[in-house]
Amino acid sequence: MKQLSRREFCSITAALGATALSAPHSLMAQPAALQVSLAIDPSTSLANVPVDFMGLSYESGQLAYPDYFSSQNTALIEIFRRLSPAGVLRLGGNLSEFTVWSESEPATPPEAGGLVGPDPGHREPRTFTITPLSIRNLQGFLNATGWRCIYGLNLGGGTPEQALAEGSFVAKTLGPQLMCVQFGNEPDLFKHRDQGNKPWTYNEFLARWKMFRAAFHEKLPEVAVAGPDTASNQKWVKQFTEDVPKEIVLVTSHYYPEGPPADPRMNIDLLLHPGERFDYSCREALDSAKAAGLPFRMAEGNSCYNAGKPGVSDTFASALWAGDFCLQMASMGCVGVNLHGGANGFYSPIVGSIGSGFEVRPEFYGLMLAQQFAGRTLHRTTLEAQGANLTAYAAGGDGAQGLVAVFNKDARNVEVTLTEASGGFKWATVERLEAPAIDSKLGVTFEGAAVGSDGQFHARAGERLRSHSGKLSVRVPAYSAALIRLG
Ligand code: BDP
Repeated sequence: MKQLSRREFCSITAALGATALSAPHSLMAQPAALQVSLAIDPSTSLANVPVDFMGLSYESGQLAYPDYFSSQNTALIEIFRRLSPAGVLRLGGNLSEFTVWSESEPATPPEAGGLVGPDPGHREPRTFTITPLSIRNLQGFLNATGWRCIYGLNLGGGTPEQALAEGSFVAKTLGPQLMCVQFGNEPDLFKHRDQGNKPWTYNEFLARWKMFRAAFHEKLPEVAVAGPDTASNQKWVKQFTEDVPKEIVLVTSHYYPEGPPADPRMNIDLLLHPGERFDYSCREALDSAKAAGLPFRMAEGNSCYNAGKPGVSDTFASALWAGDFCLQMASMGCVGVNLHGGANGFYSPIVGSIGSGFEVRPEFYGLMLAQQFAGRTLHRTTLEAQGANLTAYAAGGDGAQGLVAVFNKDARNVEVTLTEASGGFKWATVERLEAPAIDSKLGVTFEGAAVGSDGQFHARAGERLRSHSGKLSVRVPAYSAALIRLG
């Protein structure tokens, strides 16, 4: 076959539209793609994405094994840093209601490499002892990662005095790395064990919460407090933000789009179609915070409660879900998201142990994509999706390159034609979030690379595209996402 001259090559690629110049396979026949359009309006800002938007959530009980969150756990530190240089580690979860603070270290040190969580929701009584060593090590971990911490204290089973003793050591030791404390985890699910598991009322919760808050006001006035950290009862969030808006710096609640895992309706398809549960849990919580003039953070959540569902939470679907969820929340004005995990949970973004080493699950790659938007301003977009299950987000920033993410959660390939009101771009690079299939547990890549067990990641250069008359066309294959850097 005759070799193409450079000029012939250029004229063919021009005729094909904005074709990936660096990808030889793009010259081969491509399966059909649905044509969709995305218009970006850089003059309308939706929200600023804080630099510390990205977060993770772990059970407080993990602190009972002080070698986990410590400066010695270098593999985990590198993976945290891979995700964000300035994230937020939220400690809480069901097990924060079973933690006990002890000023003295135990006579027998806890087993090395112990793992805790995520809690499957049985709420069986257990005890996790947190000591000064746990907190000093946590400080070393935060220092090494550059992350800050939201620290959960035991409201259901503890006393204000115990919370104060623990909180004062935490505040003194973590210093500016302590973002805020919370009292209680999911109080809307608390039960009175001594009264046949009768649920707590909102007023019972508020009265107890106020006792803890008053104790901190008096003795630790400099410590910021967030709440109510509820599971799903939006009436509690609304009421709480109306009752104590001046007592908190941040409104928090949780979100699990699926659960329980045994329900066969909890599947990949549902995860890819956020419906009423999203509107109820996320929009309403954000609205309550906005009405009170306070920021909102989704302090805990993941794909499916009760510790996740195999075949859903640990597949590539969770990556598309997580990246899309973070950016949707950010565009609605949410200041951060902390997906829950730890140990070897099905939904945990990072799994493993000090002994066996750590690895990232598919979901981690979705978070990596969303993290690219940290510190930027999200702009209004108009997506003509032609009925496909697609979402798109666009951002700019001070002199920064424009950035667009397209999530194709559809079984069809699409070709997105991007336009900008000012008629702007000349070229783009495209980086992809992809996997062999939507239910793949392995083989997920972002920017053509995988994260190693030591956090190493060697991104490949993106595909380079040229625009035509100010328009760019980008192929986004079925069940994948594209991150487009505009020039
Ligand atoms: C939340 C809890 C957390 C659990 C999670 C789950 O706060 O501790 O691990 O749900 O059920 O309710 O997966």
